[in-house]
Amino acid sequence: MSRLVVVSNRLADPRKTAAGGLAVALAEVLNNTGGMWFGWSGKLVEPEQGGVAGEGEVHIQNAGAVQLVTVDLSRADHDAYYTGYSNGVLWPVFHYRLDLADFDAGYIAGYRRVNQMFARKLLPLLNPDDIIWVHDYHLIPLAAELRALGCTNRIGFFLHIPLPPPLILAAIPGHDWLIRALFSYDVLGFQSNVDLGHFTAYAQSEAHAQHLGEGRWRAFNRSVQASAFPIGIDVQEFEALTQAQEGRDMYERMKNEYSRRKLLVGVDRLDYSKGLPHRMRAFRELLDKYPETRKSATLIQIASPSREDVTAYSDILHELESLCGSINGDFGELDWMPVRYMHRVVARARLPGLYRAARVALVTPLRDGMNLVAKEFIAAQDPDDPGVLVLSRFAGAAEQMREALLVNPYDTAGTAAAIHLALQMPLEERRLRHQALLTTIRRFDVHWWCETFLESLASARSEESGTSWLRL
Ligand code: GDG
Repeated sequence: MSRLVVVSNRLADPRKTAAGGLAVALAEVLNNTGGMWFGWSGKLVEPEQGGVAGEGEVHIQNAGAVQLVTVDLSRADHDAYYTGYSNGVLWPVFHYRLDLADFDAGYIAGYRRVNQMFARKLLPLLNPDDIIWVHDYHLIPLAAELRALGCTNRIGFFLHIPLPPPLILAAIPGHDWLIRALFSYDVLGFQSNVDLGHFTAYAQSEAHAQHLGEGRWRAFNRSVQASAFPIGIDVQEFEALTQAQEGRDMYERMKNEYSRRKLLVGVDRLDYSKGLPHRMRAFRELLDKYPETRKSATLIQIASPSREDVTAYSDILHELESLCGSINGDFGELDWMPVRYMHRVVARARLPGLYRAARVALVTPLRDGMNLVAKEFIAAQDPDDPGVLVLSRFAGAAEQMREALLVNPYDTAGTAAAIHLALQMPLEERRLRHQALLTTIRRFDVHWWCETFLESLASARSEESGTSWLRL
């Protein structure tokens, strides 16, 4: 069995359960193959500490059978590659937010420089038959940079966030460079068929790619296999967490605290893609339009801090705080506050208890690659008395989770009506919907995702030797 090398911007220590499903699933395969996980160490080196653009110290440590290899970033590299290009250009555009993208700051040079550095540091550590799996938008050009240094290993890429339609992508100066870079991979994985469709539409219209059949595309003298691999969660691990002491304690506490009310829950990174202000406006509309929900419904919204050095994130924080404050100010009573909002990270072991105590989960992003909270909520429910998932049609998860109450988060009245329906849904219907959703998330769990991607990569036809590798 070939060794697996995973490359992602950040690593999680696979020995810690707090790392979550993705890390657990990757750790399993990495362990089985004695693999390596490569990425940024999280350490920033300031100029006065000797930080130089395009350079970074490499650290190697062992976590059981897995080697963790990390590289430090200089301040200049971090600001251009991570904050600037990845999160200031690619993240907003890929989530259809051209208005929030900063195209003019010239971050692309730093993005490329860090990808070149990662390629330079990784190459000497590779064995000829290693299989390399690169994750996410920070590292789109990594395969091309590795190829430029002579790497002929199989390399796959999975995009965790959405891919927008060609006309939106085309707003990025250098979009053709980015998509050309994707053709240096052997396999491309997207979250949904919608994203896959956007890739193939771009490949045909802008890159004049030729379809070789069964998802294989040829352009730039390379061919690539492109498919949808919707990511899942580790359902078993999450169920175990639900039954563990901390999960049960949290459930009991929530049930007691809210025994006279129906609990709604939202758990999100505080990110403009998650549609939190829209959600608050819909909740306000619910209280306004359906007075019986006053005093009987409480929304707990966890918005965990994220990328706070990007301006758009502090704007969303202020907007959300003001919306929550005005709902509580206008509707709150001495013995009832409609919204409990927390801008804090909640321990992972407590999330299942919170989900299980909730009658309704609000997962209403404006755009989302998949959204794992939707799946975690379903996994945590009591099948005999389950809660209802209100899910945005713009989350990748909506393609699989058709039995949720699907909403358009831009439609405030429609979303409020769906939340109202969810709060009143009879037990029998809740059970049926939950059963169907549970079957789906069990079948397409994170292990399925890992295995099917890696099978596809293992069986991808490699290019004949002597192919001139794509130069960026
Ligand atoms: C990207 C894509 C795609 C959230 N708050 C807390 C907390 N969380 C955990 C949740 C869940 C995870 O973070 C968030 O999952 P999402 O799916 O919403 O992911 P993103 O961070 O946006 O990540 C997304 C995902 O990649 C995987 O491919 O689904 O579309 O954007 O697991 O539970 N966990 C803890 N405390 C919190 O306060 N412990």
